[in-house]
Amino acid sequence: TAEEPAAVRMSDLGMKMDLPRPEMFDFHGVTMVHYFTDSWDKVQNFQARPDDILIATYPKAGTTWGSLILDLLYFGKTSPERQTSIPIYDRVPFLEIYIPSVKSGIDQAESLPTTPRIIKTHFPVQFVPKSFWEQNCKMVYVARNAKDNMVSYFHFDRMNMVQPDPGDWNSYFHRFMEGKLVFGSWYDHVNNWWKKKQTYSNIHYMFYEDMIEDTGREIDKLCSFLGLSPSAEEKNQITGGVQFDNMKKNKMANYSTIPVMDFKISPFMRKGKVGDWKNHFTVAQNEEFDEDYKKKMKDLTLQFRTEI
Ligand code: PPS
Repeated sequence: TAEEPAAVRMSDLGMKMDLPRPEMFDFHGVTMVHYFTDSWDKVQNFQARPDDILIATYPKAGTTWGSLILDLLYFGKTSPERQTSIPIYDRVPFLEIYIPSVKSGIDQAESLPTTPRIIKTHFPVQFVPKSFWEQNCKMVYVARNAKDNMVSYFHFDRMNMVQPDPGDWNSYFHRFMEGKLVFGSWYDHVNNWWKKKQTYSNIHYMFYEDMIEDTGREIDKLCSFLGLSPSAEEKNQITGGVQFDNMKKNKMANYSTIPVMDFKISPFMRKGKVGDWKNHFTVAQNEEFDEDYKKKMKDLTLQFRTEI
């Protein structure tokens, strides 16, 4: 019998992968695709360590931005070579990803040599493996306003072959409101993580819009949550390095080395703005959206800005 090809890191493939676009299905009440459920048992049994840091987001809310900030805060000074040699998706593995012939997120996380290990997830809060809670791990949640989040996700689904085909904008817009996109409902995601923060104090809840408004201020808040005190010089360097234009140019942060995305359709670092939804939503869609939003977002302590 033919042996399974050895699993390699995405970044080592060095060629485009031709993967079939997956179908969505209901998984424990959440819309998912098999690339993020195939290693479910292993993921659920993952042994977190007390100093692991989980960065959690609904897709396209600022995961990569938050990941790079964390990586720089912990390792920017001690291992500068990381920044120029290891893509961000290998430095901060994606816990639940499982693509045949590629090293799974779980295997990558388990073999991370760093302390702390910084691990990314898009799971809704109820899917997070229990050891993270038992170990009282620090978690950084980044949330982005629904309208820009939807637009960013639409363009991502157009260019990423491990995502289902998004179809046309109007149908995508309705599927977003119905919570029928991969990783489920944006509304449930942001609300349930927000609720969890009330009982689990080791969650730092950040907003993409705040990061755009004042990246330095948000890095300061993050540092006080993490108990870090970088020098002013180090902080300035990090703040500069994670500005959109710099990340877009940075091959180790802009996903240009990943084999499943087609940047000719849309780049990963697309616009990086608050308010791009205005270029996509029609007036009628905006009214329909706002009406529905009020019904779904009952917790008025959770407020998003759709412009700044
Ligand atoms: S993913 O695939 O879920 O991990 O994507 P994620 O990183 O969460 O989100 C990608 C969007 O974040 C934007 N981005 C940034 N915006 C501003 N500043 C910085 N530094 C930055 N880095 C990434 C990226 O451009 C995507 O948003 P859109 O609106 O599509 O441009």
